[in-house]
Amino acid sequence: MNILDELEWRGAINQQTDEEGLRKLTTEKEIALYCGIDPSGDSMHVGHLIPFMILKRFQLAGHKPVILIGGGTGSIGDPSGRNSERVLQTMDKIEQNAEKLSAQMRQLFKAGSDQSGIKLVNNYDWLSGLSFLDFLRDFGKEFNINTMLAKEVVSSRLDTGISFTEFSYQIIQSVDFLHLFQNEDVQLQIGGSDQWGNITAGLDLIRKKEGSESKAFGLTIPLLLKADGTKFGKSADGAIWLDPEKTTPYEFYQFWFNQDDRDVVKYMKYFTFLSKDEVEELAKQVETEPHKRAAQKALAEEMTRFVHGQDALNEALKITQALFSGDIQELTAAQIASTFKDVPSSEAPAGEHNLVEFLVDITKIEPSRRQAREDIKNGAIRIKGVQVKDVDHVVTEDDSFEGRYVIVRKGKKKYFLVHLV
Ligand code: 485
Repeated sequence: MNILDELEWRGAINQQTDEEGLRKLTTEKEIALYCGIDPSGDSMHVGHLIPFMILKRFQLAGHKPVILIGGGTGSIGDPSGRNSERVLQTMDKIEQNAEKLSAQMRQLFKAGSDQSGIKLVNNYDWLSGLSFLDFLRDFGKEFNINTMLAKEVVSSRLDTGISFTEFSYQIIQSVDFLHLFQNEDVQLQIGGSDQWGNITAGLDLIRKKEGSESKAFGLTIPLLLKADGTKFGKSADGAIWLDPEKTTPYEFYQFWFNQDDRDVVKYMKYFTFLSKDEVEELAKQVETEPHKRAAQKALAEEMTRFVHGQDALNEALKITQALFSGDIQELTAAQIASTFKDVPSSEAPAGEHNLVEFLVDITKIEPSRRQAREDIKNGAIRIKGVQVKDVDHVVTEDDSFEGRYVIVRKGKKKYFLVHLV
């Protein structure tokens, strides 16, 4: 199967500059292709992953992917898909972010500068040395202002205004494509649908500089929309990051596990390396036994393993299982801290506490001593996952996780964390 057939089956193609030409080229030979990302933040989020998973698919089909980190373009800021001017970031910050993104890419794709994995480049290396006069003489001269103005990115900003800096962005991304075409034999650029204007600008530049018969192509990937109309990749508290410090592997796992039945098959196609047969089998199970959530489980496992590795996946599964069964005793203090970081919490001095006072005064999980005693007697209160029915119970270090945290549960679901200090 040609790689383009696979991408089509996965629903991953939005626009192509020359479908027939690219199909012919990718059937005849192994090509080099690239996708760029600007270091405007210090981590990718799940939305960024899609084009890079597609690079990986090209690699699995024998082609040669290049990941471009935009240390140069990031210092300008892409106006695509935005309706207001960006605030410039300091060069130091951009360099730090570029370092972090590169590390993330290397880990995900085993990318290095050698040819074994995916190749990683930074456009700061060739853009930073370009003088203003050379830029205008060698490249600016090839760009027609009317064509630039007609691009959606620019035309949509003419009312509110766009600086010369952001207006010029499409030229520097085009310089990248030309540079990679000349130096790395890159013949294809891919990106999200908002990158269409930049990609086609680059193709125009290549044709002007290298001749109208130059074999270079562009392909964009559709924007992901959820069945309920909300934006993909956002949880209630913001983006789902790949950095485990920002989104723990457990939260990451839960994000995928909680996807809607209406979205899960689409996401398996888009994101995972599961085969067509495997996806179709799981799709059948979504139809016949949706309550088992087999597809969500497969999606969550594939993605957590791909991004965080097998050990982190095991840990996420362990926490998931512990919370599901209520058996949290075996979790470590560190796991408790990350799992329960969003439940209501308070601090209490280490030492012994009468349970009733603990529930009323420290956690405020009970409104009164009378209510606290009643709930304890009824078996509604659990400490460290264990039901406590004795109203005279004293909370000691034994009830805590490594002397640091006490987890109280009231009823089926209501958790409370006490940090012992
Ligand atoms: O030569 C290039 C230099 C920079 C870029 C691409 C090629 C980055 C690009 N201009 C950009 O802004 N990309 C976005 C980013 O960096 O966050 C997003 C796109 C999205 C998808 C993703 O990068 O908005 O559609 O392509 C990987």
